[in-house]
Amino acid sequence: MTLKPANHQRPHLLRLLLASLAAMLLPLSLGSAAYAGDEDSPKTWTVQVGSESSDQAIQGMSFLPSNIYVNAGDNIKWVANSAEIHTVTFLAKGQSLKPFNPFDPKQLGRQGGTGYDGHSYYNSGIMANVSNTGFKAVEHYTLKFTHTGNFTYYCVVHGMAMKGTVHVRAAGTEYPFTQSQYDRQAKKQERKIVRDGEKQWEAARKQASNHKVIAGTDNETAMLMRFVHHEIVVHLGETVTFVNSGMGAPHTVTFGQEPANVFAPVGNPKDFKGGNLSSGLMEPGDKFTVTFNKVGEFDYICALHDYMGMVGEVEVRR
Ligand SMILES: [Cu+2]
Repeated sequence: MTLKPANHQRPHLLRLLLASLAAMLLPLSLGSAAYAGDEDSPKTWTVQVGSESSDQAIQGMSFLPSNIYVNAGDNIKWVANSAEIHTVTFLAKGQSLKPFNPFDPKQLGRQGGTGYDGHSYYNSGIMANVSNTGFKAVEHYTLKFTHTGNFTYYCVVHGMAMKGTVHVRAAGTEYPFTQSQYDRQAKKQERKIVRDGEKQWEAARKQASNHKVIAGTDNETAMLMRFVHHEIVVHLGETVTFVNSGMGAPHTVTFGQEPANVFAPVGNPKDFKGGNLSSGLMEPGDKFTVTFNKVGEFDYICALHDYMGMVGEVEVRR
C-alpha cells in the first residue's frame, strides 16, 4: 500500500522530465520543415550562413551544411548566423569570382528572382545577424529550386574559401538526410570552428609583444577578429608593427576618423602624432609599421570589424 503513491509519482515525474526536455529541443527543430519519409510535397530547407563565438571574436567562413540534397520544387532558406558579413552568390555560366568590391551594387544587393534558373547570376546581397555592419544587410534569403543538377555558390566577401553546393534531384527522390541531421552536423562544425579560433588566439598571444600586434588571423575557415594584444605600452619614438597573420580575411588599422574609403591608406605612419592614420586594406601577410612620436593614449579600430570588438589602444609614454 505504501508503494502505491511512489508508483504513481514515478511515471508522472518522468513525463514532466520528458516534457521539459521536449520543450528544450523544440526550438532547435522548429526551423526544419522537412521530415524523412515525406518526399512528395515541396519542403523548405535551412542552411546557416556563417557562425560565431558568443563574444563575436571568432567568426566562421562556412555555409552549414555546405552540401545539401533537395528535390526539384523545394526551397532553401539561408539564415544569417554571424555578425561577419557574407553573401549567397550563384555565378552565371562562364562568370568567374571577382574580389570583393564594397562599392559594387551587384555584390551588395539582391540580384535575380525567387526561383533559381540553373545558370544565371543570383545574389542574396549582404547577410548578417546584426544591423551595425556598415552595410545594408538582410537576415535571410530564400530560393526555389526547380532544375535538377549540382549548383555551387560562394560568398563574394570571402571568395573561394567559402562555398557550398546545392544538389537538386528529381521530385520524389528519397532524401539522404533530414533537416535535424543537417542541424546536428552544423552544430558540430560550428563548435570545431570556435575551437580552431581559440587555438589561433592562443598562438597569437605567444607571437605578440609590445612592438608587434597581431591584427587578426584566420585559417580560411575560422577567423579571429581581435587585435592581440589589444592594449600595449610603448615609449616615445618607438615603433609598433601590426601584422595580419591570417590566410583569407583582410583587416585595417585605423586611428582617428574612419575614412570614407576604408581600403585606402591615410596619413604618414613614420611620424604619428595623433589624428587620422589608416593602413588601408591589409591583406593576409601584410604589415603596417607605425612610429609613435607623441605621448598619449591612441585608440584604433579595424574599420571592417570594429563592430565585433576588433579595437585596440596604444599608450605612448615618455
Ligand atoms: Cu578586421
